[in-house]
Amino acid sequence: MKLYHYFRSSASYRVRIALNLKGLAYDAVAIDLRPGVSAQRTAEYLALNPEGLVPVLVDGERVFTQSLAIIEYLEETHPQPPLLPPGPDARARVRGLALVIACEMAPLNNSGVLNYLKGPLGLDERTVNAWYAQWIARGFDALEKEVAGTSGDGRHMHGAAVTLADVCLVPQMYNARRYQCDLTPYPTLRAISAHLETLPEFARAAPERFESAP
Ligand SMILES: N[C@@H](CCC(=O)N[C@@H](CS)C(=O)NCC(=O)O)C(=O)O
Repeated sequence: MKLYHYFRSSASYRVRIALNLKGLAYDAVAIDLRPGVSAQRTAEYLALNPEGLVPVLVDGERVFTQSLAIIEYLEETHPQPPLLPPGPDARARVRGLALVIACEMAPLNNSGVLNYLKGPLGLDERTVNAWYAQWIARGFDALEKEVAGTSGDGRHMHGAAVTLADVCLVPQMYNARRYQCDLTPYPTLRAISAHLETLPEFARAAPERFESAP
């Protein structure tokens, strides 16, 4: 398998974690998203993903976009270890937690949105950081309440095993720390993320591991 990704992209980070959890080897192809490079906008890359976004997973002749769709593809083709718990109730809950991050938080704070705020809209760095912090707080406030009493062992978003919700949490926490968001109101999320980051499958997916390319 081949993963087109960017080291700091949280959507890419999710897929790197999932590939590691599934024990799947992959070739990583770096797509440099930095303004001035914008490798995601080249004709060659747009032919792969007309959205001009990372990640893209190529499995043989098949090309997959959208991190959660990619992870569900991996879940269906490589069911062990499962990233979704048994039972429709628990699966809906885990998907719900994951989607708070992937649908409500990340889309408002992804690099394309931030660059548009800074560039065409001319907002200064302080204002853009306030925008960023607003959507982190709104999402994490809700997630902290959601998982505080129900995270199972306090080391996972749901139950006592790694799920899709955990795969989404760690990259979002990384990004929030990078933008120096105040995470003190989220002790449960911090404890869960701290535990997950010690797991080798998460550690091997960390942005620092891919920073040099680019
Ligand atoms: N919903 C998509 C989001 C993908 C996304 O926003 N990728 C960002 C990096 S995290 C990107 O490629 N940005 C480049 C751009 O907007 O030009 C997914 O989960 O895969």
